[in-house]
Amino acid sequence: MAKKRTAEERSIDHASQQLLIRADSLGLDTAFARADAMPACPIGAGSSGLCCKNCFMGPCRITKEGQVGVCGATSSTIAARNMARAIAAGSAAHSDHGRDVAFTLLAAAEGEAQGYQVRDDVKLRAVAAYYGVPTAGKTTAALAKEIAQKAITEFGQQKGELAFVKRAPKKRQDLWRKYGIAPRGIDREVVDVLHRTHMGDDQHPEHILKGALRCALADGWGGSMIATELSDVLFGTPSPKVGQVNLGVLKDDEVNIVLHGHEPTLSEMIVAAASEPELIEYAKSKGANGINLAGICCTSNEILLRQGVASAGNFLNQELALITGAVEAMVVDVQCIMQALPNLAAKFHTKFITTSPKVMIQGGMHIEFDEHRALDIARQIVRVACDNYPNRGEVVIPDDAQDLIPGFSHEYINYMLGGSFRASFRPLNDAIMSGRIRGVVADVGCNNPRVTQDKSHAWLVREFLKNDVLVVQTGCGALASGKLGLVTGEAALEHAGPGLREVCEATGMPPVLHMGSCVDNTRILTVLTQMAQEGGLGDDIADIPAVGLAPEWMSEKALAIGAYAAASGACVIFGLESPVEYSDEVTRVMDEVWEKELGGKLLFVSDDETMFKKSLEHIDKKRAALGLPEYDPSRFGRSGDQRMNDVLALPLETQADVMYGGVR
Ligand code: NFS
Repeated sequence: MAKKRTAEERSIDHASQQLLIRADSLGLDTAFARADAMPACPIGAGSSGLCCKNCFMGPCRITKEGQVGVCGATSSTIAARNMARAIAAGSAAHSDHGRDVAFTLLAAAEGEAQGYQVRDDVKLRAVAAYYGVPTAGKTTAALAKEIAQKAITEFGQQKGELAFVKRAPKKRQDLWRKYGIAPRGIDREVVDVLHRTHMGDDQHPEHILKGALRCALADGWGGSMIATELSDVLFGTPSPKVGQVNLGVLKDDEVNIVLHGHEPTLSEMIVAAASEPELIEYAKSKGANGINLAGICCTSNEILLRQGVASAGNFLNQELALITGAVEAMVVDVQCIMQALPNLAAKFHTKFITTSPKVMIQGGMHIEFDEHRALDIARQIVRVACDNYPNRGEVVIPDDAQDLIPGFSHEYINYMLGGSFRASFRPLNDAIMSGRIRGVVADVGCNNPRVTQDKSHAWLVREFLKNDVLVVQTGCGALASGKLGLVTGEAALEHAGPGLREVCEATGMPPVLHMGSCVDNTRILTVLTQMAQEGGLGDDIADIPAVGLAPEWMSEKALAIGAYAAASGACVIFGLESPVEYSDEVTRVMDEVWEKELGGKLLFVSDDETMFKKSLEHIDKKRAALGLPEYDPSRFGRSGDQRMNDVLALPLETQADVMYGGVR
C-alpha cells in the first residue's frame, strides 16, 4: 500500500500546504495524491528506460542481465532510444512555441495581427545582425517581416547549419562540426531522431544519442532561441520589474483569471484586454472590484517578466489555484497542463478554457486562439470570466504572496554590469577570476510531485549562495525561489557568502537572477558565450566554472534543455532517478564520452547533497584548469556594506578613525 504523505512532506510551501489540506477535507484529488497512489513500475524497468514500445512485437521489458527485446535490441539500445525520443519531444514542444511566435511576428509585420506590434526595434536589429540581414533604410515592418520569414525558414531547412550556431564560441562550433552534431534544420533534427529510433534503425547507443544531441541543439540554438529572441522583439526585452508570486496573489474581490501554459502570444493580449476600461467596468457590473490576472508555469514567467503580472506559482500550483475557489477562469495554451484540471474546475465555478489549436481537453471550454483576431478573442475570454464572478462559492486564498524581481535578460545584465555605453560582462568575469564569485549555477526546471515541492530548489539555491556561487534561474525553479523571497536582491544577500555579497553590493546585481521562462534558458547560453568571449575564463562555454541543475524535473522539455546545455559544454545534473539507470553504457556515454568529445555531460543524482557536492567539485575543477586561485571565502567580506555595518557598530570616535584614518 503506497504511503500517503502529509502536506509538509508534499510541499515546503505554506500556501501549497494549506490548499493540500483543503483538498483533503473536500475529498479532492491532486497530483500529489495521485503520485502517492501510483505504484512503482512492477518490473522496475519503465522509469529506467528498459521498457521498449517502439514496435508491436512487445512491449519488451528487460529485467535480467543480458536479456534482449524480441528484435534483439539490447538494454542500452532501448535506453538510448527512449532518451532520444524524450529529447526529440521536448525539442519539438519548445521549438514549435518558437514557430508560433515567428508566425505571430510575421502577421504583425504584415499588419494582420490584431493588437500586436514590434515593441523592441533595437532587439529586432540585433536579431537581424545574427541572421546577417542588412538593416539600413528598412522600416521596422519590412525588417520584422524579413526576420520572421528567415526564422520560419529555419524550421524547414534541410541542409547547412542554423543561423544562431554562429553565436556560439568559435571553438564550440568547431566541436559540433567535428562530432557531427551541428544542427541543420529544426524540424529535420526532430524527424531524424524519430526515424533513427523507429524499429530496425539506429542501434548503436552512442550514435543514437548523437542524433539526440543534434536535435537538442536545434532546440537550444534554434527553436527555443527563436522563441526568446522574437518574443523580445514583439513584446519587449525584459528588464527588472517588481512582481509578486504565490497563491496569495489571487484576489477575493476581483475577477481572477489564471493564465497557464507557455506562449506569451495570447496571454499578452489578455493582459491588454483586462486593462481596458470597458472590461473593468464590465467586471464591476458583475459585482467585482476589478480584474486580476495571475500566471502559472512559464506563461506566468513570460508576462511576469515583461508586464509585471503576478504569478500564482509553478507547475504544482496549477490544481491548488483552482482549490482556492477564487478562479473565475483558467485559460491554458500549450504544455504542462494537467488533464485533471477540467474535472477539478467543475468542482468549483471555474471555467476551464483551452485556446490552442493543438490542445483540447475533454471537459474544457474551447475558445480557439487566432493571432489575426487575438485582441477580440482575449476580450471574449475576459467577458466569460467576468460573467462567472457571481457564481463564486466559498473562497480560501492563502495569505502568501512574495515580492520578486525578475527580468534579467542577457541585455540587462550587460547594462547592469557596464552601463549604457560600456555594457560588458567584465565585472562578472573579474569577480570569478578573483574568487569573489566561486562560479555560476543555473538552477532550472520543473516541480515533480514524486518529491517535495520546491524543497530541492530551495535548499540548493541557499547552499550555493552561502558558498559564493552566483545563481541564475528560469522556469519553475525561478518561481520556487521567488516564493521563498530569494528573488529580491536584499533577501538573497542575507544568504550570500562574503565574496558574492561584495560583488552584489558593488554592482547592484542580485545574487539570484531570474532570467525567464524555460525557452529562455537560451539566455543562459548567450550569457555563457559572452563570458567566454569577454576573456579570462577560457575561450569556450566548457571552460567556465558553471553547472546546470534541474533537481525536480519531470518533463521531456527538461531533458531537451539538459542535452543542449551538455552539448554546449556545460556540466548538467538532474535530480530524481536516472531514466537510463540500468544501462551502464548509456550512462557512460552521457558522462564520459560527451565530456571527452564536447566538454559537457548529463548526470542524474537523486540526492541534493551529492548534487551540491558534485557541482562544487566541477566548479573548482574548472577554476583549477583556468589557473584561478583556489576558492577561499576568508579573503573576502571585509569591504562594502558588511564592513560599513561593522564600523557603524563601533563607538563614534573609533568610527572616524577607521573611516578616515590618516587623512583626518
Ligand atoms: Ni519548463 Fe515551463 Fe515548469 Fe517544467 Fe513545465 S512550466 S517549460 S517544463 S513544469 S519548468
